[in-house]
Amino acid sequence: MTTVEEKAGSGGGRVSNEGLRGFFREMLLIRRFEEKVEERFRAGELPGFLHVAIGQEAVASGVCAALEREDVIASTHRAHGHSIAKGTPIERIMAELYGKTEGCSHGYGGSMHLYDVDVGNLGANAVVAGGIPGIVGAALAFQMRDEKRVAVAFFGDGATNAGTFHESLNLAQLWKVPAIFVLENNGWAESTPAKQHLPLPVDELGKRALAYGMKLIEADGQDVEAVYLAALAAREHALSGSGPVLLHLRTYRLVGHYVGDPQVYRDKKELEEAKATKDPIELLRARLELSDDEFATLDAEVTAEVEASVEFAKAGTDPKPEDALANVYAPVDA
Ligand SMILES: Cc1ncc(C[n+]2csc(CCOP(=O)(O)OP(=O)(O)O)c2C)c(N)n1
Ligand SMILES: [Mg+2]
Repeated sequence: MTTVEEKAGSGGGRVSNEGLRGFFREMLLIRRFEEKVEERFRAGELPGFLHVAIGQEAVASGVCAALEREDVIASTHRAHGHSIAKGTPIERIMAELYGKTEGCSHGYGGSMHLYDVDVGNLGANAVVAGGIPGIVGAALAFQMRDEKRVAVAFFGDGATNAGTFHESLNLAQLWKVPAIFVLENNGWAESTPAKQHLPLPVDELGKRALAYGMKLIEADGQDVEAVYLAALAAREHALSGSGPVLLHLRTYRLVGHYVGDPQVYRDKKELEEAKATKDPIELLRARLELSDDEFATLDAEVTAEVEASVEFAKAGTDPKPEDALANVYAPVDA
């Protein structure tokens, strides 16, 4: 979890060089983690289904750095980065992907059901837009208990077409709860481009906030500093009692929808161009003017952390088959 020593106020200062380096390290950790997970998945070691968020790291890192530990998030099917940035140790996430009891969801969840309530992660959701209503509920609870906490929902452009998105934003604004709705707009819903699922230009999707009279804050989702400052401003607004915020971050998915996606629907030239010009890690590396040696040192550090997480996960405990129905509250023999 990146902590930025001096948290700037809304519309306030920029992040120090040290702070940006912290962001760089965390984004690189997320990238190397997801690359390793993809490799182990392709090797057949991980059960389930896998989505990575390569290209979207600045959203996870920038937003979560603006939050306090007691703030809560709900994530999506693309949850590794959000979970790492909110503070779950990577070995507990890796163990979850290996289905081990040491995993953050005790091996019951896998990639699309990463939970860690201790650090405020109320869970990933395989159901598109599934996390949004619960975040309104969490924010309502904070409001009723007079607690200075915010509840944050991550979701994609595709999710803004779901009924629960609209119902949630409507009620959240009506009740003025301290929620932040983070629209992680990568312009795709699986293989469907935004122009085939949105009635307005992809870059204007933030306008959906206007339908609810909700505060809209927008930032370049590839620039972690811009994301962080925008998220700080969103948090401040949400806590002011003026109501929730739609935080619209335009980002790029530099890989397929799922691991193994042949991406036959995607213009190869456009994708290559995005990889060359939109990678948030490369953009920050250039801005920080990191030397090759400095980069190699950092890279070796995070790669070793990721390797250690795989060792931890492989040495973990398999759940007992007889515990399959533990924590199931519905009657099973009715
Ligand atoms: C309710 C529901 N409908 C459909 C799906 C299948 N599905 C999984 S991901 C996805 C696309 C979601 O697009 P978006 O919200 O933009 O997120 P992204 O994948 O781009 O991160 C769909 C349709 C699902 N999981 N849940
Ligand atoms: Mg999308």
